[in-house]
Amino acid sequence: MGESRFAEPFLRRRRFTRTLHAARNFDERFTPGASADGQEFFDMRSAMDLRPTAGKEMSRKALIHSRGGVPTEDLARTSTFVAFDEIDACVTGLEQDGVYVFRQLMPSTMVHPMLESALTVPAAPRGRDAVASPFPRSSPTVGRYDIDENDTMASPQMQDFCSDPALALIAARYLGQPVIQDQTALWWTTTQGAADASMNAWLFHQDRDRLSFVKFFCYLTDVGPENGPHTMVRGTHKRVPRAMSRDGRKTDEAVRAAGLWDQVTELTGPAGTVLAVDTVGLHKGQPPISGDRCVLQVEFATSLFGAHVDYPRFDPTDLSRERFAQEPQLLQRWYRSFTDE
Ligand SMILES: O=C(O)CCC(=O)C(=O)O
Repeated sequence: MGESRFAEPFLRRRRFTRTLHAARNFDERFTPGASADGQEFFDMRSAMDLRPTAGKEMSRKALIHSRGGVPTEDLARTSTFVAFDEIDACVTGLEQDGVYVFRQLMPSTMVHPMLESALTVPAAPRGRDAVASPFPRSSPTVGRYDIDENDTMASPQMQDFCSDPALALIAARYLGQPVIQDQTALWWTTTQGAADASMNAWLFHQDRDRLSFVKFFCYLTDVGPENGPHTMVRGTHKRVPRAMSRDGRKTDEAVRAAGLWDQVTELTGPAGTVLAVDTVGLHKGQPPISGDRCVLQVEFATSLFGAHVDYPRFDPTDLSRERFAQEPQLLQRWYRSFTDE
């Protein structure tokens, strides 16, 4: 026991160096379809136990010839969702607190068709080996239903949000490197499934998706305190007490005991609310007490190194075609939707 207490920090530092080399090799040799292997994934996550900023440090040191993109300001001005004058405020909010709530709501003309799509496409009940079918809104049986990326992208408005150049510019400025849109997610949470709190991400945790990344969430339903708001601990994207630095789920009691409760922030807002969150900090969803909650999320990362990469296949809109042509690096995961491959 005593031995491992001293050995672990040493091992994590070794994994930090190993991850640096692995990430550099990965980016130099990258071909579409590549993913980090299991050992690299383990090393990266373990090294990120050192401190919340370890992944960003590794990214800056390793990724010398970036494979990502940075949209121009002119492109960012074409955003459907983000007012150009909120870009700097968002970057500052992320830097200071690890969170920013956009003042501008997504227009209801966008939210309504997105919600309609989230109600129509197949949704998989988490933890059940069942065929995905449209979200059973009046009689859910589990706490979380996840929608596949191909089905998410069936919505033209979701394609627009997930390729938004202003969001990508914020990500690149905040992370200090070019970025790649590396992941999207769309899910419902319900009043069912309190026993599955860990599986439904209803306990505090720190994401270690890749070395350096940031997420944008959009609420597609009204989210009040009763509807399971996204909840994060301000400032923990930069610093966490040693007792909280290890990977894994943490209870509210543990967060209280670490003296962090004053920093806990519930993010409520009407449908159309857009949030930027550095989920390297402690965060969780909450189980809805009434109603349900639908969230769309897009993530930008500095590299595809670190974890499995999906390459969605969907029917691109004219806007998506234009954006793919303008930012092929940033949207490189989309290539299968533009070729016969
Ligand atoms: O549902 C939420 O608000 C948080 C979800 C989350 O943290 C996760 O899926 O890892």
